[in-house]
Amino acid sequence: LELYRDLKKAVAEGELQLYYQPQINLETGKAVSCEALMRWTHPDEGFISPGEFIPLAEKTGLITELSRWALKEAIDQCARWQLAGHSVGVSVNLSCHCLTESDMIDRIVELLNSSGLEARQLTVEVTESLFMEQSEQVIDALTRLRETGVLVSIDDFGTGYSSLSYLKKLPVDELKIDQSFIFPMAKSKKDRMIVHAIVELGTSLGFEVIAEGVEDGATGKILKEIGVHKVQGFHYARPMPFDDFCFWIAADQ
Ligand code: G
Ligand code: G
Ligand code: MN
Ligand code: NA
Repeated sequence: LELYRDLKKAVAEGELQLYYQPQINLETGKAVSCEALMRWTHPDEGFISPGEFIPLAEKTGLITELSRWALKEAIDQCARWQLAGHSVGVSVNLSCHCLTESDMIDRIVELLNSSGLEARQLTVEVTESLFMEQSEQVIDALTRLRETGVLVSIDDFGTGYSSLSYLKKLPVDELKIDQSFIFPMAKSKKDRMIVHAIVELGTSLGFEVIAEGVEDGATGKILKEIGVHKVQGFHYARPMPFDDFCFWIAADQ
């Protein structure tokens, strides 16, 4: 309850920050995008993990305000590094609660317009499990979002539903393979085969395929051989604050 009271004030008090983790195109070896990840520095408790406060925000409805803040911050900051000459997009995590808010899409279009950021530089990440809960409403919202030019990625792909039939009707651009398949890959043939199957499936359906949680070079090499398009993970770079990220991409280009 106390955490809720504090989180409620966090946006206004300026305690939230976005960190950016590069997403690297395996063909060129350069960053093409990044994932925006929320960080909260509590005035007394210090750093609190999003693994702790995001579920609380989702349960209490605060997630809408947090997401609005994150979208504005990510779009504005991405527009800034684009203006500095870096053609690097940004992915923002959105819970389905927020996605289906009636004004969310108008809001996104407005933020894009006022920042000057091209719609296709923004990707919205939605977890696979959320698709299944409110599929009608979510599919409708994602369809409208994609009509504006914004890209859609299915986060944690492979952990949600075993049924693949919904893949053919989902309005998405990208599959993001869950970390749990990537961590053991270098040592586990089964995980390599699962990742391989996801890449075949995703590619043949016309989706971009990204792997997250790449922690070593051996795994990166295997992913490239398998045909994954993009990678994200500690092996390439950790999530970093805006200023550090701008230095990082300047050095990368
Ligand atoms: O960055 P980290 O690994 O600590 O993130 C932990 C979890 O919090 C991840 O599941 C991530 O998707 C989620 N998360 C981080 N930032 C955001 C955000 O801005 N919005 C939402 N909905 N989830 C986020
Ligand atoms: O759930 P979601 O995929 O949005 O969150 C991604 C989370 O994974 C973030 O919390 C991020 O900090 C974390 N992460 C990113 N790269 C790596 C990695 O290489 N290893 C591990 N263990 N976690 C990672
Ligand atoms: Mn994500
Ligand atoms: Na994920």
